[in-house]
Amino acid sequence: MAPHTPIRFRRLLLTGAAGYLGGVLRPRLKAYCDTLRLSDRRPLGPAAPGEELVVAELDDAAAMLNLLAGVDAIVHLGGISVEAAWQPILAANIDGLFKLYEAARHHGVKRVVFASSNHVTGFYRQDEVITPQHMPKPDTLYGLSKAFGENLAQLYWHRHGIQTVSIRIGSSTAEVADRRMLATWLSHDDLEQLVLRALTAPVVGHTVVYGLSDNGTRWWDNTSAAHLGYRPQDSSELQRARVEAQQPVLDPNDPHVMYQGGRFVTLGPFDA
Ligand code: NAI
Ligand code: 15L
Repeated sequence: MAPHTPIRFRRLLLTGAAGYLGGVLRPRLKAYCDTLRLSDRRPLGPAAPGEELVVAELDDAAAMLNLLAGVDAIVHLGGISVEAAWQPILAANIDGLFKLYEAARHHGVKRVVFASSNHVTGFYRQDEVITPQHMPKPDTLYGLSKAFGENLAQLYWHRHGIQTVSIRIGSSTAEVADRRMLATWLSHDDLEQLVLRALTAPVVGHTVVYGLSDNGTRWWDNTSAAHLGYRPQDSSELQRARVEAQQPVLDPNDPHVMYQGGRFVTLGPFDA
């Protein structure tokens, strides 16, 4: 975002703050609020000026009520972020999300940015272009739990007026690591911009958007979410030559290459 952007919250909450993207957004979000409350089940390190640290489990209703007191808006990254067994997914991504929204309702918090995932639609093919209006085709229990999260957000918009932007993040990393990420890459700067737009766009109701940079290879069409004003500044194209030199040409009949979800389409606890 431009440094002069006049965005200021009194207190923002960032969940999943001890995680990978939490570490990316922690210093960046501080610029837009007086107080940044950080939460995770894991230790959060020392508090910097203007930070509040809360160690909490997402599925602990009392802890969530305590966590959301005095908060203006939430950036919710917390939860299981890859395929896993059902119980931890159930606790964090389903029961935990319900407890978070119930606490938001209790405290009158009206804006949530929800870190959803491209794995909600991982079983679309890589030769298809889809929009957020296409029906979910989850590739994992994890993707299924994110589809639930989006539906929960939709319910809390209609029933309780809590506005959410569900960002189906592609692959947000410092650099493009493989050929699939030529389509899925979301740079950290573009992630910051998208989260800020999601926090501050005047009316979002429940908006679903894909989180990707201005990549040359496109599987996801975000036109319907133009009202967010998101204008990605980075593109995976600048890294294409390096990636294609590093990674051999792939077999188009390999399910990991055929489907948008990549290697997630064969992950799972199903054979345990
Ligand atoms: P991460 O796994 O590094 O961070 C998630 C954090 O949530 C961890 O620090 C973990 O301790 C915390 N957490 C897990 N279960 C919890 C519970 N029951 N109670 C409290 N805290 C709990 O994941 P990462 O990569 O930082 O992703 C952040 C969010 O963005 C996740 O929700 C993930 O699903 C989503 N996402 C990330 C993508 C990426 O490219 N990194 C792509 C798509 C979605
Ligand atoms: C995700 O949902 C994961 O959280 C992240 O670790 C990546 O694997 C990403 O999707 C991806 O599809 O690359």
